[in-house]
Amino acid sequence: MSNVPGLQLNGAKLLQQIKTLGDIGVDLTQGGRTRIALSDAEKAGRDQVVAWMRELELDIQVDRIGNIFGSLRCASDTGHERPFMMGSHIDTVTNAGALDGCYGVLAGLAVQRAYREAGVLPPRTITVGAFTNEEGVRYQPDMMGSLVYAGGMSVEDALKTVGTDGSRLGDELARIGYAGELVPGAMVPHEYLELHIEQGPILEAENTLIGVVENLQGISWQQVTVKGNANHAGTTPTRLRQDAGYVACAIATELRQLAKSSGTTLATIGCMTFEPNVINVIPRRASFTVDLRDPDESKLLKAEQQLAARLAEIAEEEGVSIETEQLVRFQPVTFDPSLANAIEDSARRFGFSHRRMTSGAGHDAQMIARIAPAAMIFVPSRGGISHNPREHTDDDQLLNGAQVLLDVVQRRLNTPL
Ligand code: HGY
Ligand code: MN
Ligand code: MN
Repeated sequence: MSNVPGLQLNGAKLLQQIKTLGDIGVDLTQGGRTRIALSDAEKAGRDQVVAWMRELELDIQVDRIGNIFGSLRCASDTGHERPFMMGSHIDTVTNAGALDGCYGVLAGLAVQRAYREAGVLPPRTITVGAFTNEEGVRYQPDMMGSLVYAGGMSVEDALKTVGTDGSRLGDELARIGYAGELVPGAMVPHEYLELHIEQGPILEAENTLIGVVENLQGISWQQVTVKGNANHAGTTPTRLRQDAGYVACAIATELRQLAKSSGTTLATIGCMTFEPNVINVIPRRASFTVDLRDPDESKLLKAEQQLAARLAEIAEEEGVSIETEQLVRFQPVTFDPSLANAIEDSARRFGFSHRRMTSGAGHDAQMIARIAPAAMIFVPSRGGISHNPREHTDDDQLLNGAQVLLDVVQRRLNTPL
C-alpha cells in the first residue's frame, strides 16, 4: 500500500524546528542546552512547542502533571476518540544535546503537518504528546509525566515531589503556567509510537539506519548516604578512620567489577558529594547515586542484592553507617510485536538497513506501554554520544526516521480497527 497521495514529510521544517528548539536554554560556557524540567528555560521550550501546535491548528490540552498534547482530530472525532499517539519529551539533562526527546516530539508534529499540508484529515485522530520530566534530573523518578499518565504514580504524589533544589514540583508547574486541567490518562491512546535517537553506539557501529526497538532494560536508581567521622587528615592513623569518602569510592570501584562480571548489567555513579569536603579533613559524610540497568529482571535484582550485601559488609569493616533510598525502580519492558513488525516492514520498504534492538535508555514509551501497545524507532547517534553537547545525528538519518514514522502511522491509521 503506497503512501496517501500527496502526503509528504516537510523535512526542512522538521530540521529547522529541531535547531530552533535546540537554541532554547543554550549554555554558552559549558556548551549544549540545559532545560531542566519546570525551569524557565523549559517553560520557554514548552511555549515554543505549543506555538508550533497552534500553527498546525491542533486541539491543545495540558494535563494536571503538565503533559502537553496536540491532537489533529479526524472528521468524526467529537473529542473522545482513542488517538494514535506519538511523543517524547523536551526537558533535558544539564548541557544536553538538541535531539534527545525533542526529535520525537517534533517528528510527531511533522507527521501531523504532512496531513495539514496535503489538505486532508487523518482517518483517525493523531495526538502528539510532550511528557513532563522525562529526565528525572531535578525531580525523581524519571519518565514521571508518562508514568503518571499511565497510572503508575498518582498525580498528587507527583505534584508534591520535592526536587534536588528543595522546590515542590506542583509549585513550579503552576509558576511556569503548565498546571493543566486534563486528568492524566483521560485520553488512552489506541497505539503509541516514539521516534528517538539511539543514544548508544550500536547502529553507527553496524552502519545501520533504523533501530526496531523491541524492548527496554530495567532501571534501578538509589541514593546512598555513608556516615563516618570527620577527623584530622594528618594525625589519624588509617586503622582508626571512619572514612565516608573512602567507602563511597570503594563502592564505586567495586560496582565497576560487578558490572563487568555480569556482562550485561550497567552501573553508574552520576553524583557524589563529601562533607565537609575540605582537603585536610576525613569526610564525615558521603552521598552518591547508583544507577543500575539490565534487560534481564533477575540480573538487575541480583545486582541490587549484591550491592546491598556489600554495603552492609563494608559498613561493618569501616565502622560507618550506610542508608539507602530507592529513587526509581522500573522493570524491563517488552514492546508491541505487531508495531515492531510494522516498523521493520516500513524500513524494508524504504530500503533502510535496520535491526531489532533493546533500548538502553529509559523512555516515555516504556510507561505508555502499560496502557497501550507501544514501540520505538531509533536512528543512529554519532559516536554513540548523548546527554552531551556533542550529541549528533546526520540530517538525512533524522529524516529517514521521520519517514518511517509517517509511513507506519499512515498504514496503522488505514488499517481497520
Ligand atoms: O535515564 C534515562 O535513561 C532517561 O534518559 N531518562
Ligand atoms: Mn530521551
Ligand atoms: Mn535523556
